[in-house]
Amino acid sequence: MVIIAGSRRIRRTPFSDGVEAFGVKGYTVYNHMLLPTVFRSVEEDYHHLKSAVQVWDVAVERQVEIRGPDAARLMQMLTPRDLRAMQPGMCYYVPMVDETGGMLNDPVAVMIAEDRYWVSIADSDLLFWVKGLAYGLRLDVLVDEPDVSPLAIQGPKADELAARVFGDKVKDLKFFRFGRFDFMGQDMIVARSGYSKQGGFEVYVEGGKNGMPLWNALMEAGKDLDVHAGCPNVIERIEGGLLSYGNDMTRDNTPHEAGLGRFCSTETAIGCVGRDALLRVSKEGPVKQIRGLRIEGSVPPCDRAWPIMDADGQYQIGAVTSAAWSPDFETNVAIGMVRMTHWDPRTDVDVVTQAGVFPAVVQETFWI
Ligand code: THG
Repeated sequence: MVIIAGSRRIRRTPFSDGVEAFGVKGYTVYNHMLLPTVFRSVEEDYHHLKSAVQVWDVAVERQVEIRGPDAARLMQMLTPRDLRAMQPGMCYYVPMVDETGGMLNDPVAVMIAEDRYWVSIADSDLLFWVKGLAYGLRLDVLVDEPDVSPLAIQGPKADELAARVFGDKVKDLKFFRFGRFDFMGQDMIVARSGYSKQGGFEVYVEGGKNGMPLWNALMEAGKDLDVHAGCPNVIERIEGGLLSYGNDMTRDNTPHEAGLGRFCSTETAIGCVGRDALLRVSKEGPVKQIRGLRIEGSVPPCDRAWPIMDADGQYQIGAVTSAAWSPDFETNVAIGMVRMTHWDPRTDVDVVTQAGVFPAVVQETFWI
């Protein structure tokens, strides 16, 4: 891969100076912003994430703020997940769909107050869709991208590190709940969440100027915990079955195809724009769905969708969209969309990459 030329369109984050001081070796672009992909090597980063603690610049998880009397109504229009039980202090993982039931994003929704939400988005310009709905339907809401930048603390020692900076009370947070914690006289929203299966927190840093002071405090407080700068790790997230919007699913997929049916209650999600379309597919069930796959051999980087062929090489029955060598499971772990004729566990298939064809097996579950 060649180097990404910097420009104003590819936004830096409040933590970019810290990331660069730590020797970031690779970036991708996500929501028009820099997202680190590797510090030492993807494998070294992986082992460290699973044994210590890392601080991640995930400012690319931009917030779409929805504020005003119609905020709750607009939120329910966006998702087939039933939001009626959501309360301030809660976070929900919410598939968001268009009028055809196609996925537009898979954000974490953060309920700040009865009339105020942050939608912490994956990589698509959801702001325009939300603004369009609000304007077109003359809803009484303000929709904008606030100056909020998430910083994640992930890994088995995340509780210890977070407690040193925010106090012991932060350890009492339950999964997908948030609270307000003081940092140097500043109230910060801290949630127990994050894009890894190792556990940890996300701090929603309000005001770019507050970014580096928090980054530096975490690095200082975590010295004896061997804290590193880190980033979402492709190996660990595939092992955990954490999906990547734009890679593993797109607007061409329903949440059910993406295996996110458990986050949908389409029947009771009254007002959801895609409800009629999804009611039909949720009754019949999808004909293809996300699966974990084990691929044998020395596969190249997964920078494109790899066709999955049936074992005779006759028909395409799906596509692999994420893959990486897993040192812990000693196999290539992968995520792909597989047709129902071949989605049963232990089905043998072939994966066609840019470097040749590799045998693969459909998995019962993901790895962690
Ligand atoms: N945190 C925040 N914003 C985000 C992400 C995040 N925006 C972009 C991206 N990640 C959105 N995608 C996901 C995908 C998975 C999860 C969160 C966001 C996730 N899933 C858990 C799982 O599948 O095991 C738990 C979901 C649940 O049980 O509710 O955490 O990471 N702020």
